Amino acid sequence: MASKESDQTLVLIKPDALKVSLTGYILSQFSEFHTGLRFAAAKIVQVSKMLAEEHYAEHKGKPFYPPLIKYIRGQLHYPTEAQKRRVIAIVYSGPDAVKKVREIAGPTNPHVAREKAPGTIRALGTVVPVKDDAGNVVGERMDNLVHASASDAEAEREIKLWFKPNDIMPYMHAYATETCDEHYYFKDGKLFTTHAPDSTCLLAPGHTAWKSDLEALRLLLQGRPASCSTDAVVAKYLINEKREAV
Ligand code: 3AN
Repeated sequence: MASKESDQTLVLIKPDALKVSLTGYILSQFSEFHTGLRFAAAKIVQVSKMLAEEHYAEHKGKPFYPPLIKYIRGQLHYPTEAQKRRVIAIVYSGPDAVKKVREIAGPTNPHVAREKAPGTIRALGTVVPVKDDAGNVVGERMDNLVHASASDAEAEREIKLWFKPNDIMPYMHAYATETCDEHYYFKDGKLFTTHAPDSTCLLAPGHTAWKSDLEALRLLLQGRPASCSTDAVVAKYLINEKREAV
């Protein structure tokens, strides 16, 4: 795909980076001075189980999936300090955003990053053994400080998962939006168009939503297959909505 001004990518500054105060360093590595990219959006997020599982859906079933979910939720780096569990989610915009950010982030495995791409952010990460209940090492976890979208298609999926259109300046919208003309509520894994007690209102008439989300919601309400799951649409509306149980 030809690079263009509206290319965008998602970066997550993960709990390990926050814990060791690397945020400032990471932001300066990704700065416009170094990358030519500009901020389109940023927010501090308490990562719910639903959001973590949607973000890493492609890794479901792999041995490193359970620790990966705990890691991005901050449960491993802040086991007793739930108030510190958060990530910083950022959308960067500009030509070749995905490629430029991946280059500066470096290879997934911090050991490989130190070997093959010293100077990248992930070269400062760690690889931690994962043990079973008996204490046997069954794999490894990569605490690699930052997430960076792997392709333009993944960037679109991830940006729409972490950000609502009105989290992003309208000038910086890279994906189609649509004005909602119905109420959508969510409770216990189900969608409703009329209010149910204790449900969360996701969208109301007049709200701006990602067009693809509204298309998916309409199909999902009819029990028909859609381009994404209910959770993939709902997770972002629940961001920072309620304090989750530890
Ligand atoms: P990247 O983050 O470089 O795009 P992905 O999307 O393949 O890499 O993996 C997402 C995350 O899952 C990585 N950041 C890493 O923490 C973890 N991960 C990926 N592959 C492995 C693996 N083979 N063993 C342990 N953890 C892994």
